[in-house]
Amino acid sequence: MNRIIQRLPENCGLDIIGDIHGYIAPLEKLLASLGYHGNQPHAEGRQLVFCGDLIDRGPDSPAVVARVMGLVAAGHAQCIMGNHELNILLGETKHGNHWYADPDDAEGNQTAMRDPAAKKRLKEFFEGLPLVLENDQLRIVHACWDPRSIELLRSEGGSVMDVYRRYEQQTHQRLTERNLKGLADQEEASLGAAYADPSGKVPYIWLMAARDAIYQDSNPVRVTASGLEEPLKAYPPEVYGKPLSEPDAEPFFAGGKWRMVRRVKWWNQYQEETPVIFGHYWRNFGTPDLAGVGKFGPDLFEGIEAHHWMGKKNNVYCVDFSVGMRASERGGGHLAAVRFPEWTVVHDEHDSLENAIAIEHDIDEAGRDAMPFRIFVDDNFNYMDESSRYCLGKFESFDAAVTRCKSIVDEFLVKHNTDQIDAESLLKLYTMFGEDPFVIPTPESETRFSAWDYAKQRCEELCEGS
Ligand SMILES: [Mn+2]
Repeated sequence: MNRIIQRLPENCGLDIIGDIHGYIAPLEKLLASLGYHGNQPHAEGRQLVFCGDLIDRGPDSPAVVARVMGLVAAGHAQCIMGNHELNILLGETKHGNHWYADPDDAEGNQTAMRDPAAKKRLKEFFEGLPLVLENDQLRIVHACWDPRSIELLRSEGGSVMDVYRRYEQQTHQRLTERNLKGLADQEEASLGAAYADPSGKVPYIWLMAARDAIYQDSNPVRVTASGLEEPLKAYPPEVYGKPLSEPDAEPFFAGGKWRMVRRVKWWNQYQEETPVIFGHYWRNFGTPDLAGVGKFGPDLFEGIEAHHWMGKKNNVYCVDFSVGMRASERGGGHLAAVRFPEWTVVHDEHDSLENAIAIEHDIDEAGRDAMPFRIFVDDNFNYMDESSRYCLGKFESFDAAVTRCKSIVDEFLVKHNTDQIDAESLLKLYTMFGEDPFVIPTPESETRFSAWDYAKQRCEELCEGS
């Protein structure tokens, strides 16, 4: 079994929560609005998915991790690894993670973790997290769905850290071949104090760009957890390099130094049909100026509305609404969840699901709903109880939706069809305990699909001659 790429459940609603960054109060508030109370199962059988970056920056990372660990252990949630969890596993002390890495030096507002047993439990939990969650309808990563990196990860049997270390080794070899790293480091040193001085200006140095882009992009763990990067300018003609995704640009200052590489808007290259939900890149609401925070450089989502989908096929969605920004003087930001298959977004300050924002993405060029047929499922056992109804998915055609409904009925009947059972008893079993899927709407030219009628017909066929 691949430990790095794991499966999402198929037949239940999902609540996919973006980067939390230690903000326990917004997390509790959001969980309550979504209908999760303590470690109780969700009343509608929904499941939680955490997109990674549970920790750092905010006031109480230990509480957030404890909450998520509890939900995962109770079987109500899955969680993937973000770059902040990866930093902890690598033993790296970074801005925002002193609560764990260097508790004596933790920022005043942060709850530190000192107990060695607690630290060990946390590390073990992080070590077991996958990098990717998927099913046939949905893909979830922390930062980037890069088809090449995902294929490399699919062929792996070890843990995320095993794979990470092996690729770091390979990357190191690549960078030291022909002394690329040595030469780039020399160039960097020659910039002197200017390299860390935002008020000055430094020239573009392609060797530094090559070093940084190769370092980031050669490791599929790194790419998936923190994104693809590319040089700011095309390589010199004599050097082989991938074509750039955007026009040449000048070095920019971010995170305390001048950058020769930029983050790739990978969603503009994503060609596949399955929607991808991710976090990591802080979504801006237009008001707070992310570039002004001095951390990330250009706003990657410029021109994209606050709650819109992105990418060529309009099927990629970033659910990180920058709650981590509350740690900066500017404040702002939200914790958010995407609800599947409803396709709505809920923020921590929405007090109920009625305030959720619809993020319809199946709109074709003429502005029509490209997936107008929905399957809803009641279960026969609770047929009086509409709250157990859920939306299974959306379909382009009525026929496709009906085919799916039939397969749900067939699955039940085949499973319960033993040699001893006759058609009448099988049908009775179905009408008591099976699922009752139906399609909305039924086009005028079609007959309404009835799961009971279909089950009756199938029971007779299945039990024929027995
Ligand atoms: Mn991140």
